Amino acid sequence: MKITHKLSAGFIFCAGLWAYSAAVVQAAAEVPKTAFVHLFEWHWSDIATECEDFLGPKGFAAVQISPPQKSIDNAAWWSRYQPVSYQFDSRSGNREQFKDMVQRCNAAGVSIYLDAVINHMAAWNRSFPDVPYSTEDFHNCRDNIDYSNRWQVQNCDLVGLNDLKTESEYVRQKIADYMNDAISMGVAGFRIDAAKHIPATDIAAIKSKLHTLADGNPPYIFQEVIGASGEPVQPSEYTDNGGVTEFNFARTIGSAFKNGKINTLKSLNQWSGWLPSDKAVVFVTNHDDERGNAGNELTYKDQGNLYMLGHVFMLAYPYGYPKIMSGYKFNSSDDAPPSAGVHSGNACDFNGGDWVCTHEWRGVGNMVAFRNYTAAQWKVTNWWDNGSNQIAFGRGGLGFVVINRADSGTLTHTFSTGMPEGDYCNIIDGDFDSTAKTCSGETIHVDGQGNAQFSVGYQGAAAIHVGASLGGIVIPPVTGPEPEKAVRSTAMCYYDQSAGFTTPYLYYWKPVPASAMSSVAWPGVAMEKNGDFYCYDPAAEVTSVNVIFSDQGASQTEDLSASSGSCYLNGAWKSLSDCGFSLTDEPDDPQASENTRVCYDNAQNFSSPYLYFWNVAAASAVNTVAWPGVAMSADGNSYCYDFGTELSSLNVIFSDNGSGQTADLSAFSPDLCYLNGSWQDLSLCINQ
Ligand code: ARE
Repeated sequence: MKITHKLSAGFIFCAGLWAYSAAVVQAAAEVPKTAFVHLFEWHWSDIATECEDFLGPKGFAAVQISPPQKSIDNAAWWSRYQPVSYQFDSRSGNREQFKDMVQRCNAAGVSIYLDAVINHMAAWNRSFPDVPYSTEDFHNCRDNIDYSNRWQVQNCDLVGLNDLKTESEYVRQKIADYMNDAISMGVAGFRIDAAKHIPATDIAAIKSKLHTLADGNPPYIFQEVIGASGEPVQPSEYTDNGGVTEFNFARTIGSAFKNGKINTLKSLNQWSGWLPSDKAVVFVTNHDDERGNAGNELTYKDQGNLYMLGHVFMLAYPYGYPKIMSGYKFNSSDDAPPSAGVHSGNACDFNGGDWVCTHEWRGVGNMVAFRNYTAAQWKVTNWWDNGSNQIAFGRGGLGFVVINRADSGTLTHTFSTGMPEGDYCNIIDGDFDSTAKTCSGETIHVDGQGNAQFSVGYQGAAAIHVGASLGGIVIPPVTGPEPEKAVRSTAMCYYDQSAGFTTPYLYYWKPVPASAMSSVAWPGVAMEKNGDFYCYDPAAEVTSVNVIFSDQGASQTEDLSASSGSCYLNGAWKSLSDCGFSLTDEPDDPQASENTRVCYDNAQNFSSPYLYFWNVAAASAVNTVAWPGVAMSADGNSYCYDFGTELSSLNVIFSDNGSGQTADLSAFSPDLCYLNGSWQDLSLCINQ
């Protein structure tokens, strides 16, 4: 199961994970892949070897490669960002070597993401006969870009680079041909370089021309859009196309690790103004920033162990799709890469070579498995901090991490980890051998109450997870979202762990048949909680309808196509039974057929109780009413109104013939009795 396509579909792990057992945990194929590496300026043949020897076994999802097309002839790394043709011919290797790399990495379970430089061509005259592009394929503005001017950002030359006319059909097709050529060789995803300088609609048009991958999924796309407050072009404009870089993450954790207190990072996945987790590509630094644009970002040049700790935090924390920067050592920002690769004459820094190899640092490489094995619990649990630079947190019983960023002193503490009892490998200190179930470093014992003592030196970390447990302990099954009660075959249900909506609403339009669902205003109808899910039952067969799920109008999904009797689970449509629902045959159920009334205990002692209603889902159509609606009749101790048709759900307001009204209320059958301020089973009102 590769992460690539799940991300583009909206979420990052497979439902198959929901019910894994101890035995299945051994099979890496069942665990999602949730992090990737940028092997900056690496040779294709070195990347192929790295996929086979390291990235595949460690559970990396993908490699971002340097731009593979022919570019200007210049030793500096940035020459790769000046294309002169779309031929696969660069100092990383030729077309045959490229193809071989993609095949070998795919065979090792590692996808290739191509860095697509499609905003511009090289900064020379406007003739690129090999594509071919000529003057009319470029914009005419050669001014320096004023970033406060949208038009300039998207129409003028970025640092003098010839800006392609991406609104032109011809240019779009040439770009798509290049990307499709890569897809035909097995490439699974693309970084869109300088995406801020291409209107999001142009990227969408290019994307629509792309072929699907061999497995039938669309390629994954993430777009480089550097968020800057006050600028007119913002990252959020690009989320409909796929992933987008979230620079706030690198800046925020960098400044907390360098100058602040890392306990402030506790809830950063809930900070407003950031991209939603399933769209955000996050990193500790990138190839531009480590060369000087970094501001507060952590880089390999930082003293001590902070760069490593930044990666431990990123890989443990449930936000975004992490990318690990792995380049080469440099003195000046223009320095060319080493001519020989890690596996072809040179070596990693820790082996005396010139390549940094961040991804191979034990605490970084092993944390990829931590992220993969904890993906099913996409939340921070068991948080602890000392009010300053020592933090610890769990991932819903699947993993636990301790970070001591203090500059002196060992952190020795017994933590409540929430993890099952057993002995675990501290994967920052040692490697776990999954066959022998042994650890080459420290082991941590979690007792029957889930407590474990850790001793972590300053600027150090420790981490344990269920994928690296010794002695064959039983790992509790990870339970997925569970329904609480059966639904009718017409229901539509929703659950998305990463979206984290507190009040899910369903907005819909264009139902077929049109009579099946009455029209609603944004954000639509409140969904009824059903265990971990939220459901809405139109009480009629709907063969197709457009829907948007939202957090009561706040964050929302994209436009989706649905039908009744379906379930939207972590970004993918399933059947109700695949989401674990059992179905009721309510239309034939004599008990259910009585659910035609809405009743009210009249706790407010209205002299003339009225019922106003809207968004009614019922077996047959219900006419709309004008405020204050219809008078209710006394029925035992309650007041009721009988709709004469079986109700599924509706919004109501009770009032005293228009005054003293209740709040907007949402009722779901059979809880149609408003008693003591909450909705109860209808029988409770009727039988009083
Ligand atoms: C090189 C020379 C230039 C010369 C040019 C043309 O360095 O002096 O004028 O060639 O001859 C990389 C290098 C550039 C290099 C270029 C082409 O970084 O120095 O130029 O390759 O060889 C903006 C963009 C963002 C972009 C950054 C660098 O919005 O997309 O600038 N990042 C990507 C890549 C880069 C790459 C390119 C784009 C070009 O990651 O590696 O450039 O393909 C504010 C704004 C940001 C802005 C930032 C910096 O923060 O909000 O949007 O980023 O300032 O200007």
